[in-house]
Amino acid sequence: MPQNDSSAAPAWWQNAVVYQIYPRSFADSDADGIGDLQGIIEHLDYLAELGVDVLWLSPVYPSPHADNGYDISDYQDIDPLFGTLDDFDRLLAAVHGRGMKLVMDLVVNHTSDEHPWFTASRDGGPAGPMRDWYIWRPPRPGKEPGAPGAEPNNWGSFFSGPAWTHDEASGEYYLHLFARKQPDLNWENPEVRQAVYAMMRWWLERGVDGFRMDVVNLLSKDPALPDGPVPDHGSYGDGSASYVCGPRIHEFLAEMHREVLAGHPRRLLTVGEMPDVTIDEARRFTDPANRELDMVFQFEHVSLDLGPGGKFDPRPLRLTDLKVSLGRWQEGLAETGWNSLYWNNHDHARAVSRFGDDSPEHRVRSAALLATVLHLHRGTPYIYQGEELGMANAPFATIDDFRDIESLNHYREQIAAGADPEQVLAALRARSRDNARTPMQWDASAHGGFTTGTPWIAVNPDHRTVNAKAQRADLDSVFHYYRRLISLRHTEPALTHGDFRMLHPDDERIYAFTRHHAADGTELLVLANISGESVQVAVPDGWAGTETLLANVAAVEPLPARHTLQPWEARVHRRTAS
Ligand code: TEU
Repeated sequence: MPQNDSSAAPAWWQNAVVYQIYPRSFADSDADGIGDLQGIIEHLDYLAELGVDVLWLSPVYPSPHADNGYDISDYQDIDPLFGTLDDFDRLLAAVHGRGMKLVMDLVVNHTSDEHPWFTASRDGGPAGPMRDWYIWRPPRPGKEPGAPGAEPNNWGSFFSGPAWTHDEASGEYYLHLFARKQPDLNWENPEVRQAVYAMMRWWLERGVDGFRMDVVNLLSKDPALPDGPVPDHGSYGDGSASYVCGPRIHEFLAEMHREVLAGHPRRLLTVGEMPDVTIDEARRFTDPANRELDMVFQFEHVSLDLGPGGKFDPRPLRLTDLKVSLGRWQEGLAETGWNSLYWNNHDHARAVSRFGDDSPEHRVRSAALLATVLHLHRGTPYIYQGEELGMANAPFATIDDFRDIESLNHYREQIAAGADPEQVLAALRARSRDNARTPMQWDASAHGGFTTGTPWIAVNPDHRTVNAKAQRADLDSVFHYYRRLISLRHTEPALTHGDFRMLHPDDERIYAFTRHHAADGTELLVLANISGESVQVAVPDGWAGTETLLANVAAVEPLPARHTLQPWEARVHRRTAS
């Protein structure tokens, strides 16, 4: 049977755990202060020890790095900052040699404005042969090109300001949903689509095992480009923006599947990053019968603690909202489709600081709790580098400590509008993407063992206590807890296949649920206390005295009928129908 076409048998990635590497911040082998492919190669044994199955590499392609590589100027090479194609082949072989797989980041909603496709499109003018590879429009009728409000429509960029930039030479505007250095490709043009598919096939021939597809639900725009709700800067709206899951999106992804993935001899992994995707759409994208994608990254659960101002308007999270949201997603993809599970990636503040408690007293336990809750859900769990160490947000002092274009644009825009710099900084400290991008903390030495040069962004000073070397030597560490969780996913079919049922939905502090695997009669119970106080919980019928599979507290006694969970305690129990 051709691979990637089966809708029946479980796919290998259903009991896999994926680890995301942000190469720039992972390990620097040549002392230029920026991580590289050789650095990754040198730490593959660490990843094998952790036990993950798949590595997802954030972009390593040539790029001007306006958005740290999410602005690609050549899809079929490696940026010299990171190494060469030979280094890449060595990395891939070394990953495969350890029984792991490698998934590439595919960023094809936009290119860099320095990609030859874009320079040809721009420099050829309105009648040029490449013009239609990007989305060019004249100014609004009656407006002078470049005048305020002359943009072709009212869309805002995710990174502040309008989603259009004026090209003086032609008087037209090009669309960029992200930075002005990230012009959107025109997916209406079949030549664009074929060029992307050819590039994907080239990477598959090189041996990669799949793709993580950047903002892939934004590819299809209504060619009329109608005005819509201006997206709040960096926030996730209600999905009504007309470029979210636009008119031809399913057609495009089905075509990509047919042209690139369907005939491939290996079973690959595809995951689509999808801001504002709804459950119904996610089910359609991941229904194996539709042959589009294996799974999606949805954004609902990472949007619940944002105020109306979006990303940099942090609000306390209500646990009941989180349970409603994650519970709905479990239910919505229970029969058809597949979930991805994540708290963290390179675009978010650190999970232990955002959802847990990064104080010295609770950091280890709350990091392990978050891992337990996430990894026991149904879906494929993703670990973002350093999450397995409980790495926390960084103590950024001034705006000069930040590097991210989204944070810097936001700061500039707010200050220009008269905001109080201290307040803007406080929001950036809580939510900037740079929190996720401080270098990996390998040991207690200078710069955390990340580089012997000067790191491109400062290493978190807590690396003296929070680092991989110390945690590998400590069986009670977050690292070893992750190892146990990952191995549980490999050995316990109920984690992969069991039905999900939320318990105590109205409790403000307890996150509890069961996973029931009818095929082998196994049931798992998760009890977690998302608070810094002890909380007594009513143990559901039939669970008293059951076997403890895993817990983040030392004393693992048989479960009593009423159990007092310690602050940030999480435990997993198991029973089998006799
Ligand atoms: O992110 C998509 C996305 O929705 C982000 O813009 C998100 O809104 C932002 O990071 C919130 O802080 C993807 C990549 O993961 C991100 O790193 C890129 O900057 C972006 O696409 C553009 O390629």
